[in-house]
Amino acid sequence: MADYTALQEALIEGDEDGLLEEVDTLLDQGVAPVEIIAQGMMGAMEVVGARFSTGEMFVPEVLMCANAMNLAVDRLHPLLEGVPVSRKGKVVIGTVKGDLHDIGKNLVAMFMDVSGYEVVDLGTDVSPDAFLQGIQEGAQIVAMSALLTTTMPVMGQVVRTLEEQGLRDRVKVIVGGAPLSQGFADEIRADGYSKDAAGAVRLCAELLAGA
Ligand code: B12
Repeated sequence: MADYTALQEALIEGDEDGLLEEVDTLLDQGVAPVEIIAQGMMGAMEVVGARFSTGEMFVPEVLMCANAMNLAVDRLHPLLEGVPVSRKGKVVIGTVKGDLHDIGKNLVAMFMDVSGYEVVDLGTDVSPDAFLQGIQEGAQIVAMSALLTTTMPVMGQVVRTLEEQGLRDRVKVIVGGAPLSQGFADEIRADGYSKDAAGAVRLCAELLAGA
């Protein structure tokens, strides 16, 4: 396995230049971009999460790590598999209202993009109305992310609004984010949940195949 020590140190320090340099070094060594994300950077973000929880790191430092990770992901995105010519389906994705966490959502969007889905990324702090608009514009899948327990209920609100407006059958709803579970997805009557980005792509394929 590749040595991710220097990459992880740079990410934990929020050192953007250092991180991009380490990404390039690993690429030069022939390490696959997806491995750099999954084995290298995700591991470092776990350390950041743990330090944030125990009060060893604070919001500004965590934000620096997040910005560095998003930059590195942007750097790797074009190097992932080529986009197939025919699109498999349209996905509208966003982090729900009140929630600004976007690293996980960006990874899911990127995995879907390189797997052949047309992805409309609404960003963070997305209102139920904005998700609905995306669905009206022909998305077959709505993908919602939440990292805060206080913003998770917005997902249920979106599903209920779809039901009330008679739009529920038109679209598959998938949800994810660290505090979620399959049980929560069932509770709000979402069609699917996945704990990671690769699973999110598998979920889309399964749901559209069964649609
Ligand atoms: C980075 C971070 C921040 C950054 C966010 C920067 C950014 N651009 O995203 C900053 C510093 C801004 C931040 C702010 C805050 N944060 Co914060 N943050 C984190 C941290 C450390 C890491 C999150 C992360 O990026 N993980 C890495 C990614 C890759 O993982 P992920 O998001 O889970 O995504 C994966 C899966 O969940 C899944 N997935 C994600 N989305 C989706 C969607 C679909 C459809 C599917 C299928 C799958 C899927 O796939 C992804 C890839 O595998 C977490 C700790 C943690 N353990 O999660 C706290 C954490 C989420 N934050 C927390 C808190 C409290 C806050 C603040 C309220 C702090 C404050 N006092 O201001 C604010 C809230 C701001 C807001 N309104 O959103 C708490 C939440 C607690 C709770 N019970 O709700 C956590 C858990 C930390 C803690 N232990 O206290 N935070």
